[in-house]
Amino acid sequence: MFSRLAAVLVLLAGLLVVAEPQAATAAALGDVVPVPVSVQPASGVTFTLASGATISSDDTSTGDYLAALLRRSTGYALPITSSAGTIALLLSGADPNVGSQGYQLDVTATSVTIRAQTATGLFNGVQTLRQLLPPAIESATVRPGPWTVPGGRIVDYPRFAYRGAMLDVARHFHSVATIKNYIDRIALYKINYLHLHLSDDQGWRIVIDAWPRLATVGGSTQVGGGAGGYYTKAQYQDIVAYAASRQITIVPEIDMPGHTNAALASYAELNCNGTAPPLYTGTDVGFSTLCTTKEVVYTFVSGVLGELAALTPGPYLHLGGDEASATSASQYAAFLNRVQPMITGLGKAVMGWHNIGASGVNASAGRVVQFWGTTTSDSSVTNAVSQGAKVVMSPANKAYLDMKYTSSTTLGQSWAGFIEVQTAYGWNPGAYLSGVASSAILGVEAPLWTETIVTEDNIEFMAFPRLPAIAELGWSPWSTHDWNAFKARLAQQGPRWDVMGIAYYHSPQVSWPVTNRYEAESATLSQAAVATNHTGFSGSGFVDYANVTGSYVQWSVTSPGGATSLKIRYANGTTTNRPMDVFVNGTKVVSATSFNGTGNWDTWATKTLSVTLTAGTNTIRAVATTANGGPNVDYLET
Ligand code: NGO
Repeated sequence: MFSRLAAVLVLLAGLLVVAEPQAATAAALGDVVPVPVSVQPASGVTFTLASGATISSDDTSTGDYLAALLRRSTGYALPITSSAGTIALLLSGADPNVGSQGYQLDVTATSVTIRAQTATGLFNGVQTLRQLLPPAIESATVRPGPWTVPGGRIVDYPRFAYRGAMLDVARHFHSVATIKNYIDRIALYKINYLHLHLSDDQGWRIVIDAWPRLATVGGSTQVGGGAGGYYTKAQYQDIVAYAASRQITIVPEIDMPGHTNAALASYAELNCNGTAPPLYTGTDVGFSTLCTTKEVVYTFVSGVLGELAALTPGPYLHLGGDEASATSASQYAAFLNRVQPMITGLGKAVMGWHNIGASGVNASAGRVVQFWGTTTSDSSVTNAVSQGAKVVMSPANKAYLDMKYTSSTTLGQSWAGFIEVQTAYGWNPGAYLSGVASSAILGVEAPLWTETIVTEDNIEFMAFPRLPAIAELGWSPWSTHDWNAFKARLAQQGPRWDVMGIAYYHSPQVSWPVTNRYEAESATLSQAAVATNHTGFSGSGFVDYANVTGSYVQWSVTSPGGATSLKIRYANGTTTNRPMDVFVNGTKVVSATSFNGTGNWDTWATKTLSVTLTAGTNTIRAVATTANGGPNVDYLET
């Protein structure tokens, strides 16, 4: 073992070296996720947003949205003008190919013009413009710029009409604020539907006036037994309106006849035996069912759907229909044959997990089935399609954001396999299911189930970078599909997420640009020594801790503040987990037990930590927790 036997070297050299951010390379015109349909760069031309710039828009809300976004980080006034602005959003003159969701973007040395046929198209063009500006444009505080955009023309429109994300707010409840943040983030990737899984065995999350105990009892817990929660009608409508302001339609799901323990616990009469079961806080599936032979169940379902439809301007009500293992096949079909017409009768179309395509279940006008299997053929899907249904593709082994990235991902599940970003990107939604023509595919959706997902950071970590991969499959033409090109564009999103405070998974499959690297040997050290006799380190050395519990490396990191990720490169001579505790501004954020043993002193590993930094200078301290055997630290990256 490499040990430092003699005197403890106290190296308080005062080397508080703050790394310089690398100059951000200017984006090329096509460096956008999802990649645009057509990109014609104008070589040598760039537009620079200046303090005197103005904005004009044929659609007031999109103009206001853009101005608010740009004012935050530029600090410029950017007044909205009625005459043509420096940045002009026009509802006329677009290439006719853009259709109802696409846009045309023209960037010259002196102006930026987005043309579209609809406000949705303008909004999508604004998302492209955002990504063509430097990452600092996402800062919540004023930054210096320069605010350049590469010149040329983009003509862009989606491959599929439906590009969705789903958040399960039933297994763990998530606040209105968290949902709004998620909406803001998915909008950047031109996602246009947010499916909310509002009920399950563990919780009922929306107030229904005629059945108040659903929320007050059914909403009173969650997986693990926490307090749970529910949305009032006003809160749900606030979410719907906020989503609409980001051109996103909410698809509410009430899962039935299975996944209903929260409802069954709230109202005894919904159970065949007339007895309410206890609330459930585990993660099993397939054990609950509404009593499909009781008339009161249909009164209940009709009442719930009616109140939900009244709150929901979008075209779909999602009735779940998955894993109804506690319901017989004939009862399942009979139930759905009564419930589907309730939805169409409310002027909505039925959406459900693909199980609702089972034989015996009738066709329903405008029906959409959501494929969540792990196979490439499915008889329920082909049956539904033969009856006229459209399909949203969410294959669990590709598109489920709750699957672990690798076996060492702490969060998530693995029943459908591990999903690294290349796997999430590597499938064709239009040609995935045998016997299902691409014309039957309405689009894609990336569901995030929350059995293990508790915090907003957890959501971000699982969604980024996979959600943008699914978004690109939904938007970009298949002819553009290219992993190497995608991962290069994806890498450029990393600095943007850093500025936005998104705690993303630093997939080793992607060469994320390093923003700042802080070498350990240049940091403040206590009872430690700089060593240079192991291979593979970066800079002029690494720090070999003294064999004293409590010895530390301390970095000084400047930050704009907010949630971010830190990467520590370390090695230890053990196979067990024992290197160091990490403190941010005096608070322990990671305990030594979560650092993997690397097994050897020259076997370097990195660990990414999700942390919240304060604006200004932060102190990051990595403290040895063992008197023997390590660790070695190479650097900290932000
Ligand atoms: C399945 C199941 C959900 C789980 C999820 C976890 C569907 C449609 N039903 O997907 O209840 O939460 O897996 O990955």
